Amino acid sequence: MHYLKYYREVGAVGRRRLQQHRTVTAALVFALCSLFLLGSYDYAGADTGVGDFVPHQVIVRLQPTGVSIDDINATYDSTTLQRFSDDSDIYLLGLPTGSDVQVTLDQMTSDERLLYSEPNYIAESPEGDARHRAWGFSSDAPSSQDYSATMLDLATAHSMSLGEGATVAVLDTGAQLDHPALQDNFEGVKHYDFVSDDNNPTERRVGLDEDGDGTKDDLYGHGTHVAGIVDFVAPSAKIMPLRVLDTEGYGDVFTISRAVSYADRNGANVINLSLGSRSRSRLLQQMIKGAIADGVVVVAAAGNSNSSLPHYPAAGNGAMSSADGLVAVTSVNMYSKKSGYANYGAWVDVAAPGDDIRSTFPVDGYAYWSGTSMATPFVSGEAALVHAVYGSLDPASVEGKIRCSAQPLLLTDPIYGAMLGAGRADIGASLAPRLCS
Ligand SMILES: [Ca+2]
Ligand SMILES: [Ca+2]
Ligand SMILES: [Ca+2]
Ligand SMILES: [Ca+2]
Repeated sequence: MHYLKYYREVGAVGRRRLQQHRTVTAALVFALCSLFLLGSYDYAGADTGVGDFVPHQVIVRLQPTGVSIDDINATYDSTTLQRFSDDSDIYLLGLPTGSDVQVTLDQMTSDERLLYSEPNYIAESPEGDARHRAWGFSSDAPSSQDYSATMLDLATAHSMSLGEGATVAVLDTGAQLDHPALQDNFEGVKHYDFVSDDNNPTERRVGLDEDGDGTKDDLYGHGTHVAGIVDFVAPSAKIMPLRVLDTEGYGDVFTISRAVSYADRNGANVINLSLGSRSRSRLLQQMIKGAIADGVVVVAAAGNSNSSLPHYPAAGNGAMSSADGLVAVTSVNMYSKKSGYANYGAWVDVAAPGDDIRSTFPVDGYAYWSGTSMATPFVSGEAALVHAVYGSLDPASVEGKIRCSAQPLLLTDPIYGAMLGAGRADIGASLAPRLCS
C-alpha cells in the first residue's frame, strides 16, 4: 500500500492534522501532569506528528455480534480497502472524497455496531523530519572497543550467549538482505514488505522527496542500521526484516499492526519498533498486547523530541512504565547523560547508547547514526540474549531482568537521571543467573 500518494493529495508537506482530536487534549493533560510530577519545563519540543493520519481512511473494529462490514459501509458510504486478516473483525475503510475523517469518527463513536474506530495514524522513524541523518559511510565495521560495547558490557554477555535460537523481528524501512554482515542473520527467516505488499523488503532509493523537506529518501538505510545493532549485540540471533516504513520513514498504523501480528505468528521472540508517533492507536496497542501474551517481547523507541510527552506505541497507555513486556527505550550518550534529542518521563522503561552508533548500512558498508532508533535495538538484542539464556521466561520477566540490572543514572545525569526509566541497560548484568525484582 502506498501512503505516499495520500500525502500528495493534500499538498507539498502533505500530512493533515487532526487538531481537535482527543489525543491532543490527552497530551496536554499529560504535559501538565508531567510538569507537576516531574518538575520538568523542557517538554515543549513536542515532535511533529500529533494527529497525523492518512486522509480519507478510518480503521474500524466490529462488535462480535454478527455485524456485517457491508452494513457499516452502507451507513458511511465507505469502501473496504483491506481486511486486517482473513478471519478478522478489523477493517481499513476508505471514505468518499470530500468527507472529513473527524466528522465520520464522531458519528462512529455512537455507532453500537463498532467496538472502536480510529484514524489510520501515521507513525515515523524518530530520525525523520530532517532531524538526524546517517554519516561517515565506509567499510569500517563497529568494534568491541566502541563505547556502546563497553558501556553495555557485551564482553561478559557474549561469554554467556550470542543469541542462538532467538529471533528478532525488525519492523522498519526494510534491510539490505545480502549485506555481508547480516546475510547469516536473515537466512532461513521469513521476511515481507508490508509497504509494497511483496516478498522483498530490500531497501532501495526511490529518488523522491515525498514529504517536501528538501531531502530525498531521508531514511534510506535505517532498517539496515537497526538490524546491524541487533546483530552487534546478539550475533547468532536470527533477524526477521519486515518493511513497514517507506524510504522517507513514514508508515501507517494499520500496516505496522499487520506486521506486528505477522511477526507474532511467524516465530519472533522479540519485535523491534524504532518508530512511533504522538498518537495512540488502539489497533496497534491491541496487536502489541496480543504479541506479548504469545510470549513476544516488544521493544519500542521513546522518540527524539527532547520531550516528556508520551511517544506511542512505546508509552503503552501513556502511564507509569512497568515490567510488562513492552519496553520503551530512550537514549544516552557516552557520558551516560540523556542524549539531547531523547525523550524522557515516567513512561520510559530503560536507556541505552544512541549517540554516534556505528552499524551496517547499504550497500555492503557501515555508517554512524544517532537517535532513540539506535538505542532501541541494543535492548532488543539484550532481550534476545535473555531469551536465549532463559528460554522459559515470559516477556514481563525478560523485561524485569532488563530493568532490574540497569545502572541508575542519577549521578551521571542529575537533571534527567530520574526520568530515564530504570537507568542505563547493562546487558552483561542482565544475563547473570540471579533473581532480581
Ligand atoms: Ca551477522
Ligand atoms: Ca519490495
Ligand atoms: Ca524528504
Ligand atoms: Ca515496560
